[in-house]
Amino acid sequence: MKRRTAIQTSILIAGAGAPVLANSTPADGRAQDPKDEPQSIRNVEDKFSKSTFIATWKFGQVACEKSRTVLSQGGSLKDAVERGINVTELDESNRSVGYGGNPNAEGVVQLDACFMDGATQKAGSVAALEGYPNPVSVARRVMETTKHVMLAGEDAAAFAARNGFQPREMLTPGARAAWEKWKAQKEQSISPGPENHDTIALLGVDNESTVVGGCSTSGLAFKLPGRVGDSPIIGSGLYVDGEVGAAGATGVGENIMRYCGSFLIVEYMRQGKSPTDACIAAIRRIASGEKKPPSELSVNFVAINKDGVVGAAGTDKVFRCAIVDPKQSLVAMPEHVQ
Ligand code: SD4
Repeated sequence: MKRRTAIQTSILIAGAGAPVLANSTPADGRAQDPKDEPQSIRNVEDKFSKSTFIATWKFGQVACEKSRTVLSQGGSLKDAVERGINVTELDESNRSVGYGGNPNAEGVVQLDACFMDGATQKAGSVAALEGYPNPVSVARRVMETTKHVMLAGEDAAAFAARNGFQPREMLTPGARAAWEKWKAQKEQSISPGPENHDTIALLGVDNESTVVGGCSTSGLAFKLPGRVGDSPIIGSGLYVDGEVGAAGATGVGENIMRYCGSFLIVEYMRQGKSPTDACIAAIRRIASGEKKPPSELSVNFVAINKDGVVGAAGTDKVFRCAIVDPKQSLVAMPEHVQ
């Protein structure tokens, strides 16, 4: 039996009424065949159980699988979301999140992240954090141990140190080489193309319909020192509403944060739109505000409602999302808005 047929069969026999998802993998962690084109989000958006995680990009799949493992082993949804994102933050090969992330124009890695809990509507965030590889964990600590939402710059690093986070040299040889190459170029433009961004936004819903989300990035490569994007801004790179659901973003922060992109999506869901339709509506709203075609914006979103229905849409052709529930793990093709 060909592998893909075997996968489909394994899902078919999972029980009457079980969703039939080509390209999906069972929960045993087998990887999706890279030759398979991902399914359209439209085909899968309502085919997951309540206990579901969705994340930006293909690499979000291993992060979501980690989240699933943490939850299935009795961890809280907050632990699951945080530790899923930690996987991406510690993946040195990812040039736009955590350790291994590209530095700013002066060769310094400055990280942005936030965390939000729909059960309490509490949030935590760090911006331009230097010297710590897991900014989402620092953001969660801000949420849980302070009366504030956001800490920035060297005081965010001092907070991390006081809270026992281990500092680390953050500029890896690969990122340094990329920065040196960029510096040697005549025109040092910070091209905000899809190749320069890979932020993880990871959203989760559990069986009790609790909603939690986090977002983590090193931001646009070679950015102006001190530049903060959408990712640590509650409502822009991430928003969670315990009554509705959550949304998260990846793309050019400047185009997302001026429209409170993630908050907008959650509000569209509150008004009755499906998560995918809400993502599309937000992109169209940004495009109309900018008076530009979506193809010039580089804004991409994932969303989930509290029943575990997922959605995603973006302006970058290369944008993908990953979705994982107790039985399935797959990469899907978001709606492409042109
Ligand atoms: C930023 N939105 O700092 C982030 C970058 C990003 O995928 O999403 N990369 O603007």
